[in-house]
Amino acid sequence: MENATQNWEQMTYPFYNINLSYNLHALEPYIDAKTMRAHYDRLLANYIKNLNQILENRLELQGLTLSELLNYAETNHDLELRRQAGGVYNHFFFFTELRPATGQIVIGITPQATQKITAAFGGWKTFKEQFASAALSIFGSGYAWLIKNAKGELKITTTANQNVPQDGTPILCLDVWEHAYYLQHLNERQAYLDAFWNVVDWVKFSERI
Ligand code: MN3
Repeated sequence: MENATQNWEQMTYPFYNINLSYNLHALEPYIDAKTMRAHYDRLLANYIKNLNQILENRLELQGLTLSELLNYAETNHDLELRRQAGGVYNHFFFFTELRPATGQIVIGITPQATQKITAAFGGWKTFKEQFASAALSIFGSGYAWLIKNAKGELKITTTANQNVPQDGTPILCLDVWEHAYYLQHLNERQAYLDAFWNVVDWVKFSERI
């Protein structure tokens, strides 16, 4: 189970849904089980099914990982492949960066991570504010990201639809499609955002940054 969670970046066709290291109700009250069932069990499963259908008869693409498929789709302007591979990549990233809340004491943030956030954004508070403002600025469906660019600088960015960032390595992502929060928070994206910080896996975050 743990291997599947950690190795999705190496996965190639046929794609399958990853096992999460937590149960679908384990993120409550921040993300409820109903939302997780719709999002992880059904919506993500559908992206995986669609991606496998695209790849079924395209032998030359079957050995490629999600990142490689996305590069291929970008270079070859293959919009449908980009949509479906992006939908799988973004959701695998999102669901595996989460963990059950640890309460008032936030665990897993290393001093190095704090140092990098402080150097780039002035501190955790301003980082979270800027990330939230990026997430709130997305019109329609998309994702907010913290990425590390080629120069090693941390940047907050957004992508539309199921696009992935083209200008750096993802550190953190927030799915702000309405399906990610509508069942629980209706149209209150801010409430979802406030809840999100409670279920980030800061150990993984600190490893990535
Ligand atoms: Mn989603």
